[in-house]
Amino acid sequence: MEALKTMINDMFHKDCSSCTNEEIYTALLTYTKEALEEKGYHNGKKKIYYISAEFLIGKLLSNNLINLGIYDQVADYLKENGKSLAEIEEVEPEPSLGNGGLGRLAACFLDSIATLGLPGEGIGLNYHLGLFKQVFKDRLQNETPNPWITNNTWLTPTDVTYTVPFHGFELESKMYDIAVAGYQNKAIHLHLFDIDIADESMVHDGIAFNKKDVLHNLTLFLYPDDSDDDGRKLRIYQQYFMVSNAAQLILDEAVAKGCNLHDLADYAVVQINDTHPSMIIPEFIRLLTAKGIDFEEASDIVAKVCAYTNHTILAEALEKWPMSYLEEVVPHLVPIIKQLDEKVKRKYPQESVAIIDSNNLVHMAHMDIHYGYSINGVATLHTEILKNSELKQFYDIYPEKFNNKTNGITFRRWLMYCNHPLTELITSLIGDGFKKNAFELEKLLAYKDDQEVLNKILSIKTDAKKVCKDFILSNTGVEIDENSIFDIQIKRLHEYKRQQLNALYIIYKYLEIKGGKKPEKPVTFIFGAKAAPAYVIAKDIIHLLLTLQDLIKNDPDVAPYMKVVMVENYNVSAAEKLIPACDISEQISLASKEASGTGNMKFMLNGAVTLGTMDGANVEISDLVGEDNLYIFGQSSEQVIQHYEKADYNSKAIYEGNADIKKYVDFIVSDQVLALGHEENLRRLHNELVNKDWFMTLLDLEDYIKVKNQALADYTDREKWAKKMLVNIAKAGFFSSDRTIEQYNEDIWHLTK
Ligand code: BZD
Repeated sequence: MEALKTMINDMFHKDCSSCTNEEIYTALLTYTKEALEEKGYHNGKKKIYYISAEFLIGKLLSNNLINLGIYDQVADYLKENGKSLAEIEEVEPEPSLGNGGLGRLAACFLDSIATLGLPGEGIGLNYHLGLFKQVFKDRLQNETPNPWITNNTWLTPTDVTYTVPFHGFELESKMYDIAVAGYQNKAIHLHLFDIDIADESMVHDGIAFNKKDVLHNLTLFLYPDDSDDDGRKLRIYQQYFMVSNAAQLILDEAVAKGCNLHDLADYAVVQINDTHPSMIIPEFIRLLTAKGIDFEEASDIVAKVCAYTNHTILAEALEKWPMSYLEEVVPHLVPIIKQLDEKVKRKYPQESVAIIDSNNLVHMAHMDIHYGYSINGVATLHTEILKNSELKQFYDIYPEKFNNKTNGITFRRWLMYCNHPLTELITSLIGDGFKKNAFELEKLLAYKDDQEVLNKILSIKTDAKKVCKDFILSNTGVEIDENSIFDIQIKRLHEYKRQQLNALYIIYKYLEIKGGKKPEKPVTFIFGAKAAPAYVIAKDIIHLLLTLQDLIKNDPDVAPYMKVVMVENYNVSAAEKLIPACDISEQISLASKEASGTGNMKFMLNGAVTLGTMDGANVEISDLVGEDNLYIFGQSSEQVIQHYEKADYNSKAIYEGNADIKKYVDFIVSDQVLALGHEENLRRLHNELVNKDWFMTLLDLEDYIKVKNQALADYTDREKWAKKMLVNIAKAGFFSSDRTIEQYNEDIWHLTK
């Protein structure tokens, strides 16, 4: 630690013990950046370029220290000087470059690519004001900008700049880099493109701004509101800016290594993360043809370079851009897209696989599938649904392109960093081989009947709940009981994820307690979720949760037995506090709708027991841990798909035919709730559940109540519960993103280490 000591002295002319946390953070940032540079970056002839609109990377200091292998030394050195690394971490702003699972997956993948020693880079955009910062006011979600770039940032400006052409103007880019350290290995780069002239001052009244002023607003926000034409066009501007920079960079790097462009596939593989980067296909073709390669060959080259990952089966989330928008924003891509479409139509005239449909909509995923060589889903069930229903028309044509890559998470962040005590216990029992080979966690099964180990697992959980309690108190002002059961649902707010189902359980429980039936053990229902600013019903669900939170808090008959708390501005840092503390992990999406989920994996790894539907990766969790070690309820994906096909789901019939369900749903618009909440929001939500309920909440409600009650009852047998925890931890190894990335490399990328 001599070097750090000297650095602190040189920078601030005093020793560590007299520095502020801000000063120490600044020194640590420089120190760590230098250490990363010294280690160097993975390189190789062929590289993976992971292109993504989001990278939800979280705070970086501690993770970098862990991956550099100096976390303990730094923590000890600071302690000797009367400082706490945990407090210094508080100084670091969390980058706001992501939204949900797709962005967090991209971040985990960068960690694993670096850890496995694969040559690779992430490519995205540098959003100055992030997604948005969520603020609760009057029990409603408000959005404000989330400026996260300070003078002390992990971003390193580079000299790399490109010209990106749009209709009528050009934009000069500037590339910033963030180093992503591999665990006990070299680093890779995350490249974030930006413009110099972004103008944050144009934002007013929350997150409103002039959407037409692309010259100045291009890199202000991730996912700008797309509820109007200008918002949708702005997304196209952003996407094209991202992929044009990416394509130029990739070609430059390849050529510098000796590529003659015809052999581009020997130098580069591009993973298209959902459809946001899909325009890289016509952009590559544009650049290659400009260099003299004919169109046919250019499209063949690109088809050997690009691979596409699908993260959703929600039809509305598959991007389809009106041709008129593309003509307005990127007219130079239009003839290329038309030619690609004609080529497809000559061979496959059916409308269902067209790139440009009869309404002149451009289907980005269709372009990816025709002109990429691999398409993968993100969990076994998800990939099967893609093959057998959502994308069946493509599977029939290109069966060989389809493959599954079940998602994973980096254990460095989601165990070693966020849960030191559990990591230490595991290490003391089975050594530290699991840090490099997560499957070794299975060795823990030998301790399944070891009372002492089970007690330690329980006490680690209680300690994590105390830490979480402090976090929740500072985040929300609500004091929770660490001896209650922590039931946690944290994820984006979406009707298919069914936070509303959980809310209806809470209502059921509230009424039961009011009726005199007290639970054996108090329960704390914890939520964290941002709703897309224009997603009205999602915001209504947040309003219901916040209203229930206060209703219950203020009711002395009920408050001792249950509590609801919604964390404000849920993000990676919050997840790191909540996940280790969780007892029951809520994974309750409508079967067939959650592509995979990755929170489910993080919870399991930290000893929470899943309460979920047979959806996404829950199915694989269930196969791994067995039915004694998780709680499954609800309709199967086959049943749900049947309901959609037959269009026979009728929520009104369930509501009218079941007095209990009617009672819970009507409670949303009862006098007590209306006395606290807003009538418009609550009535709209009530109406949605009764008359539409597209994600079949009412269909699964009875079973959910029954199975959740069983889980809560089982919790009271502490020994039995601790065994379930241990089995979950032991079986989590499969969900390491190192395994996922090995599979991507083996089946899709074919890189040499
Ligand atoms: O991707 C998520 C899925 O919902 C999860 O099931 C899955 O685990 C993860 C990772 O594969 N998808 C997203 O997060 N998608 C988006 O956030 C998104 C945002 C804008 C437009 C379309 C999708």
